[in-house]
Amino acid sequence: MSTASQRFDAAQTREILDELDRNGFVHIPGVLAPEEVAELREVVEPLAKEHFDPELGFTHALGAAYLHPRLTDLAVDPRLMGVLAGALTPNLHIYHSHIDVHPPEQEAPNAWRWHEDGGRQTADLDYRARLSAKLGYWLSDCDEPGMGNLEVIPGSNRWTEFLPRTPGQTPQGAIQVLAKAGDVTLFERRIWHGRSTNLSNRTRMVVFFGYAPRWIVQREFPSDEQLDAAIGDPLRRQLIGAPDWDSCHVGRAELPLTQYLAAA
Ligand SMILES: O=C(O)CCC(=O)C(=O)O
Repeated sequence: MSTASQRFDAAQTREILDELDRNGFVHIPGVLAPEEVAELREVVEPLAKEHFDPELGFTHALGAAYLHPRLTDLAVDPRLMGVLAGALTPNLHIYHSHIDVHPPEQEAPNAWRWHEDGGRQTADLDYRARLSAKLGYWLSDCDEPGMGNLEVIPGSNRWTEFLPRTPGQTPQGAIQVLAKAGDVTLFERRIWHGRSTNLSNRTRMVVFFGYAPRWIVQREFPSDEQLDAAIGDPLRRQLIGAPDWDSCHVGRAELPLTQYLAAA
């Protein structure tokens, strides 16, 4: 499957965006072909070993988009760019990314992994705004509860209150997302989410790419070599955060992502 062949048309994009508005997340099956999953696993497995944290017992490797050229390609993959532009703005860049690889682990009775994304953003603003969204690319099956699934509270993106902290208890309305390798879960910053404990006998593997308007500073950056290598590819330059266009005063029509979506 070529990366350009599986773009979502206008009606599908609208449907995904409506669901995102309603629920704060959308699970999209079968975005990656099995051969792409296999190829990505070959890239991610050694990175997961290299970045494994023995104290935590798992890998949470930041800056995934810049850890390997194949991951940069995935972060700028055009398939879901129309959806991201609709969810955020075409004036977007990759602002944060991570590889998460969780081997089987012990029951964690007092775990509390629930959070909204963006750290201080809600507190600093005094209210909740979408501000960013992530794509989680599943590279292993996680198709039963308790396998290290992404957990979400559907609709919590529209809450005005914080989720009360109740370690050891599953918040009301929480669900575990069931995913097959090759699926993508799109979720926005405000949804309350976390991760289930991986009580299965299989390692779960996901790569998350976070996107935000270009006026929100990136949390990880490409190297100068990676920026130089993208010369001649304005869309990639925009997405990896090259300072080629003013972040606040740029006209939408000047942006490579706007131009790409108009031409596609
Ligand atoms: O690893 C997971 O499933 C949860 C990821 C997460 O919490 C995040 O990306 O903010």
